[in-house]
Amino acid sequence: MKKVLSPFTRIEGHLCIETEVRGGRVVSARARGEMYRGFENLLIGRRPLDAQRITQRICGVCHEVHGVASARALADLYGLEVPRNGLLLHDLILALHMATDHLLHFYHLSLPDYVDFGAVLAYKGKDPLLSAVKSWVKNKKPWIFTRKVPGDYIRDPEMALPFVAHYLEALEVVGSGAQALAVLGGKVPFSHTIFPGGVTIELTPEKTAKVSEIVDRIYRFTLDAYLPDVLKLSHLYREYFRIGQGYFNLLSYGGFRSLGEPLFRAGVLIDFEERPLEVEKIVEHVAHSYYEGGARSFREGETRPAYGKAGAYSWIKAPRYDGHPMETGPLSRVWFSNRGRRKLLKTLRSLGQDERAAFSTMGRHLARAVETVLLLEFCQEVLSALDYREPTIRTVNPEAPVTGSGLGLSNAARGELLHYVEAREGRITRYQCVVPSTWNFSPRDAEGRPGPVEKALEGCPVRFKEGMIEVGRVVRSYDPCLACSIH
Ligand code: NFE
Ligand code: MG
Repeated sequence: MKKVLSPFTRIEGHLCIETEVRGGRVVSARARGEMYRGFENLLIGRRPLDAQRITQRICGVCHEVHGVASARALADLYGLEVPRNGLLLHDLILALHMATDHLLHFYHLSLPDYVDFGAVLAYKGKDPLLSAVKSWVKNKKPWIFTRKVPGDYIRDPEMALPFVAHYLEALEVVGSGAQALAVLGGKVPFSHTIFPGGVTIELTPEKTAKVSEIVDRIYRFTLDAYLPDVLKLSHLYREYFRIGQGYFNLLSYGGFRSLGEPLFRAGVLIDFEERPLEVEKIVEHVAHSYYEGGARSFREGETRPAYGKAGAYSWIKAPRYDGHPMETGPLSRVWFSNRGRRKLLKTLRSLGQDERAAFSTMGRHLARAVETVLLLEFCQEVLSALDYREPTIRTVNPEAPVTGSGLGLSNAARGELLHYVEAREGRITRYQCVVPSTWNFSPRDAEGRPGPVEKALEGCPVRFKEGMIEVGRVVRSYDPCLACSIH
C-alpha cells in the first residue's frame, strides 16, 4: 500500500514523503524536495561580497548560518586574516542561533507529535498564561489545540500540562534569542553585520551585558525545562530509541575553534567506524534529482535544472562521502566532542540504552539537547573573551579584482554546511552550497542507495494509518529544512 504525506507540516519548506507500507511497516520510502530555487546560479557574475548577503536568503530559519559559512568561504578567497574578535563573534552568532533554533525545534515543531495540547482544557490552576490559553482554546477552538492526526499522545493533564506550559514559555525564550541576535547582527532575520573579515559591530559593555543576560536566561531554561522534558519524553517513548535508525554514518566538520580547543572535532563515522574527515571525498549525485549531468565534486559542481528528468523524483541533490550517504546534525557533532559524547552516552545508559540507541528518533532529540547545553556554555565563555580595545573586523575592498577559490566549512543547527566559491577578476564564476538537509533528505544516488532519512524510515511501524504519526516523528527528528536542502 502506497501512503503519501504531502505537504509535510511543522517543518520549513516543501517536503513530500512517499512510503510503501506492508504488514504494518514502512518497507521503502522516498523523500522528495518539491521546489527549486537556484541560489547557486543567481550568484554567478556578481561580486563575491554579495554572496554573504544573498545566501542568507536561502532560509528564513537559518539565515545567520549561511552568512557565516559564506563569510568563511570569502575570507579564504580573499586570503583574509580575521581578527580574534571577529572569529569569536562569528562563533557567538552561530552558537546562539543554533541553541535558540534547537529550542524552537523541540517545543514548537516536535512536541505536538507527542503531547495532546487539548489537555489545557482540564487546567484548574491560577497561572495567568495557562488560564488565558485555556479560555482561548475553549472559545475559539484553534485547530492546533483541538485537531490532531490519530496517535498515542500524552493526554493525562497532569503529564501534559507542564509540556504545554514550557511550549508557551519557549515562545518567549526563543524570541529573546532573536533579540540578542539582533544586537549582534544589526537585525533579525538576515544579519547586516556578518562580513568575511569579521563582524561590523561596535563592541560595548552594554551590548555584551544585554546578550549575556539573554544567554543566561536561555541556559537556565535549557537546564530547568528543555533537558528534563527531553528525558521525560525518552522515558515515555523509549521504543523510539529503536525506531528511525539510519546508517550509523555521521559527518562532522568540527567547529567553534575561536577559544582554542575546538568544541567539536572534525571526523566521519562509517558503519560505526571512525575515520578522519577528507573533504575532497564529498561528491554530489543527481541520478534521481531533477538536474542534468553526473556525480560531481563540489569543486566542479554545477546546477542545471531538468524538471521531469526520467528516474528523478526530487529537487534535492544526493551528496555522498566516499560513496556513503551520511547523517549530519547535532548527533554527528556531539559524537565528535569528548564531553558531548560522554554526556550523551551516560544519559543513554541511565535510560537503559546502549550507544547504538543514539542513532534513532529519540537519540537525535537527546543529542540536540546535549548540544544546546554545550553551545550555550560556549557562548558564555566567548562573551567574556571579547576584547573591547581590539578590532572586530578586517575590511576588504568590495571592488578588488580577486581571482581564485575559497572554501567555507561551517556548522548549522541541522548539521554541517559547506560553501564553495570561485571568482575571476572580482566576479563569481561558481558558487556551490552543500547543506545539512541536502545530506539528510537526499534521494537515492547513482547506485540506488537511499538517503539517510529514506533509510531511517525503512521498518518504521505504521499503527496509525491516517496521518502516519510514527513516520512524522522519525522525519521531524532530523529537523527538516527543505528551503535549505534545495537552495
Ligand atoms: Ni534552513 Fe539550515 C542550513 C539546513 S541549518 S535551516 O544550512 O538544512 O539550521
Ligand atoms: Mg548545492
